[in-house]
Amino acid sequence: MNPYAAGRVGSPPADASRAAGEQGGSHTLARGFAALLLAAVLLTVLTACAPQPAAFNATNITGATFARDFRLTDHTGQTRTLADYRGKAVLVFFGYTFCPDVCPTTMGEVSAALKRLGDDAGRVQVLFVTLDPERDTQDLLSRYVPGFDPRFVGLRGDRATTEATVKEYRLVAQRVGEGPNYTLDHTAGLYVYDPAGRVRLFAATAAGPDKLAADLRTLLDGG
Ligand SMILES: [Cu+2]
Repeated sequence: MNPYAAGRVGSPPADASRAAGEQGGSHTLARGFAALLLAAVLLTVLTACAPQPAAFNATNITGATFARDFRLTDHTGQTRTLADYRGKAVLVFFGYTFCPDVCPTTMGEVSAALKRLGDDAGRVQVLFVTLDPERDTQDLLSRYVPGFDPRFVGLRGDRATTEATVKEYRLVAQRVGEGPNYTLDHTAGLYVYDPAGRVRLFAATAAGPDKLAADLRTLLDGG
């Protein structure tokens, strides 16, 4: 809310109260009325200033002090941060290409959600960040990620960068099993940013493409 606007709207009743006080007889009554008027005006101002929060299917995390940004390498070898995708809603999913179930299912759902957006899908960037940089090479990501949609981008970092990213995004990623065929127990969910680059939503992967598409539409419409 604009504090200056609130100040302007709030001040006239105070002046009215002083003016009423100078009239003597109905002194207390006038002052009481002025106070009521002031309260009414303030209430109106507050109501008008508080933007109606947009209704989302996903968890609204607007203003979160985590999941703010990343610095990773995309599947073509370019360094990427969130700023590279400014102007688009950005959807970030963390997983690994060897994942037998959740990751491919989620990427399929995201792809389906984008199809529901039609031309507006061009205003959404989907990023797949690997939690398994040892096996998910740049080459592997470049084949796996665009397989779901040619516009999707795969991102990776070295072990230290991956761990820093996991921390910033408050994820869990636990290696399960020995040998080359290990799996990862990992947080399954999507972080969603608005076109201004602010983190806005955390979406459970099981929500389905319709709900995700509706939330992306709300964000693209300025919600
Ligand atoms: Cu997975």
